[in-house]
Amino acid sequence: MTHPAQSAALKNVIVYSDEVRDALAANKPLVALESTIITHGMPFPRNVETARQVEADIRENGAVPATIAIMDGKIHVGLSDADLDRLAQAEDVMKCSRADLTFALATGRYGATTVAATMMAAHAAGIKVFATGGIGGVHKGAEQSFDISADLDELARTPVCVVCAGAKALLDIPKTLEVLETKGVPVVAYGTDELPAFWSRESGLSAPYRLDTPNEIGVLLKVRENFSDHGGVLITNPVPETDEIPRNEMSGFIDAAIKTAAEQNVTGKGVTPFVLGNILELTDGRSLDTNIALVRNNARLAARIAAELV
Ligand code: PSU
Ligand code: MN
Repeated sequence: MTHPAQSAALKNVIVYSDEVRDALAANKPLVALESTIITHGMPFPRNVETARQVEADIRENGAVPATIAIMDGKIHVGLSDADLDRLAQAEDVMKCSRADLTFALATGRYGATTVAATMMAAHAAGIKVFATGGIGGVHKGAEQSFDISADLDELARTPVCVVCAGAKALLDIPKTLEVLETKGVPVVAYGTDELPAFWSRESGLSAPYRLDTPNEIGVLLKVRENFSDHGGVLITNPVPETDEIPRNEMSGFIDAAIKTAAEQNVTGKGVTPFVLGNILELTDGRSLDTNIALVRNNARLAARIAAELV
């Protein structure tokens, strides 16, 4: 698990919004939110509209949202509307995963946190539940490229419950599941036997476990918390039926976007944002509507899970 000294050091560079500080002090339910989805996952202005909407969804479901980003050499946990606006429009925002966090802090640059860096910050802040769209994982062709998201290592080491809509279907989902199992991360599907695949409710794979209520998920998290050496838990929540793009429709778009990325020699941290942007064009914006719907759906579930833990 994340070394306690590391969490303490991170805590020293955290700036809390008043709302988040008060919620922590009063032991209210909190849900962490990442910022890479805002800066690298969606175009302006829908990125900032979505960020606000997701915060409202969390409040409506009885929890306090804590959007996390790096600004002015500090980790900000809880952003003001003005901060969100600045971040959503800023150019040159670093996409910060574990490897990038200290660089962004040291240089005072704007940094958007990925799932991995958001988990680190949430844990240091004392927030146990985090809602996002889709986690990073093992990329297709990883046997050549070695492109495996640091999100998976973070899930193995940092005790935060991550609520997502599955691994993004542009990844190699079977390999992603194998790595999660190797690293000891429980993967639970919410209300379904099938592992969801982000834009689609189905992946063709069974989920390792299924739970049907926030209460059952809360029990799992409390039992896991009693073990001293543990990492995260991954809850996969299928996109609502009315918003999904079925798997057979999606696969053509995904293959085309990955092919274009390869042709244009996009590698490393650029792959996920490029492919998401390309799929947005190929689907005439439909993939963005689905992405927004699934993040909101995850935020609502995360708020209800967080309420079980206080
Ligand atoms: N899910 C989305 N949009 C995103 C991401 C996830 O719907 O932009 C981001 C997350 O921050 C995730 C990151 O941690 O993509 C994974 O990037 P990589 O594959 O480079 O590790
Ligand atoms: Mn990568």
